[in-house]
Amino acid sequence: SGSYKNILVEKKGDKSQVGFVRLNRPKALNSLCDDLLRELNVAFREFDADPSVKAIVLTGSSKAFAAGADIKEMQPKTYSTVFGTNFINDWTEMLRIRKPIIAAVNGYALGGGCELAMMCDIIYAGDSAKFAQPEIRLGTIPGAGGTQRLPRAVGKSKAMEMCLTGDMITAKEAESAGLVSKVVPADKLEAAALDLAERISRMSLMAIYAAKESVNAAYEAPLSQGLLLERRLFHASFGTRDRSEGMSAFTEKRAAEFKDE
Ligand code: CO8
Repeated sequence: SGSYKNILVEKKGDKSQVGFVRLNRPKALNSLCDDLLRELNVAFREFDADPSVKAIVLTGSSKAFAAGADIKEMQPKTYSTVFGTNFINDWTEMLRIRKPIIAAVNGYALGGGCELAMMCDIIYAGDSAKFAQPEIRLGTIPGAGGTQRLPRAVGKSKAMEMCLTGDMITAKEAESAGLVSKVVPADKLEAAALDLAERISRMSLMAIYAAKESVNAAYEAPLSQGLLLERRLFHASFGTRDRSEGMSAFTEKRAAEFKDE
């Protein structure tokens, strides 16, 4: 697992409880070739299975989070190749990761790069980040959620405009539209994302899993089913040791000691 070619993987945080992945294909502005995606899925799965890790940060370089799918790799593909191999179906593997993934976006998040960020759970951006779905300029359309997640994040009008023109939006615009939850100076971005991951990591992993699953249901399920899932997961938390500890600690006016049980 230490022998990745397109990503750098380490553990960070005061207790090494944050899985940290950096896209590292600088020659191609971190464009997302098949190999890179394969490696990313392996790294995410290992962190998801590692009991010491509680949250994951995904970042790129100061110039590019990711400039999209690898256009040079895609250029020769035919319809029967992409349909026959169900091209980019691998991408959906990261949706099965149960630990929170924070995208820390500096520079370009374009096409598949913007879609990759939107498949994460939280997006923080550096102040010079740029987001776009430029596929239309290549004669195609987004293929990994751009036409679906972007409207849910920024509303139909802005998403439609972005998908029809390929125009970039700035970090500030992305924040006011609701695509990203925080903008910080570019050189402070990794520290801010790591701080967020550490703060999340202080919670019970049981509650972290339940919260992520429940919030995600807001995107997938009708309101009544989402509310029912939420209620049941809330009830289920009463079966955990950490819920009992959390409420005891509050009444005893002390800090809770969660054990992820
Ligand atoms: N694919 C392959 N190579 C790329 C890509 C890319 N997406 N982006 C940049 N590169 C390469 C360039 O070709 C160049 O290589 P070389 O030095 O060999 O010529 C190198 O990275 C540096 O790029 P530039 O010289 O272009 O750098 P600039 O600073 O001049 O420009 C830009 C930066 C504006 C980001 C420019 O590179 C650009 O427009 N890139 C393409 C952006 C784009 O169209 N992205 C969308 C791709 S399509 C897509 O993502 C479809 C998603 C479908 C689902 C997901 C599938 C995986």
